[in-house]
Amino acid sequence: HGLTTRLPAALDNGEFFIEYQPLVRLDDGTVRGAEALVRWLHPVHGVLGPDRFIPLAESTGLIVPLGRWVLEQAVRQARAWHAADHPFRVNVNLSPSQLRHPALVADTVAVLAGAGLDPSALCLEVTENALIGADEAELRPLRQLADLGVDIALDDFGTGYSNLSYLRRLPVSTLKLDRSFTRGMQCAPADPVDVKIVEGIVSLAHTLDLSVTVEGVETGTQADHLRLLGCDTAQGWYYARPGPPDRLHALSLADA
Ligand code: G
Ligand code: G
Ligand code: MN
Ligand code: NA
Repeated sequence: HGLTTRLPAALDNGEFFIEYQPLVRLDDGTVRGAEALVRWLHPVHGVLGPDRFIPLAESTGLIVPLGRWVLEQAVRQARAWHAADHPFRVNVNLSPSQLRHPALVADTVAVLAGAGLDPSALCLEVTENALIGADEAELRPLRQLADLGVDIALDDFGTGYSNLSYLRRLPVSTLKLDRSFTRGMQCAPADPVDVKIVEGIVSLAHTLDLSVTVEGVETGTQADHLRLLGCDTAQGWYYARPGPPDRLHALSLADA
């Protein structure tokens, strides 16, 4: 695969960049933070999304240095927001090999300390499927990060096969509800089965003291339904597409 062989050089050549997609509080519409989403500005193919190269980076091991680079950039960006009086939180995706890497905790702590960012301003997103079947030893690094104050979010929640009682054992503080549930909120009235499912998840999450973020919100109708169902935070094209980091300042001023 041509893309695979070029990946290591691309990291050295500075061909990756990050877009940020805002996360908005459903109760008052203010910006809570943003998810860092990596892109590759390929010299021939133009901008490539993560779906085109994250799986390759994962299978070749480049995901570890690439992921560390993303973390470093995102944490520095959060520090810059804070310095400009915007206390946004930044979300960074962790792939399965990063989760298993022995230096995850030390690297993350070093990156936070290097930027002078409080751990509570960082949220690490791990997919439900990456944690299914993980035993206590495999969860220890995440638990250590959670104990340091880093927020851990379960990404694409509802698409995996984890049983719900398993949630109690995970060091997570946020569920990121998969886009597929948001789709059922498009009509008025909303899809009654999806409403029941979201109600159930929100009630379970809040019982376990977890916050609920919904993904893929594209319309005001969806946002209204999800707010009434008690979801805490939303992300999606209705608020903003992924974009440059400075745009968050303007969005948050527009709220005020
Ligand atoms: O950017 P886009 O909206 O196309 O995101 C597609 C997928 O790529 C998402 O599921 C997201 O979790 C993943 N992704 C984006 N950036 C990163 C990253 O820095 N690391 C990892 N592991 N996955 C990412
Ligand atoms: O980590 P995750 O897989 O959730 O990454 C978010 C992905 O969802 C990215 O590919 C992003 O571009 C995409 N996305 C973000 N907001 C929306 C939206 O409102 N609608 C759709 N269809 N996709 C979205
Ligand atoms: Mn994510
Ligand atoms: Na996701």
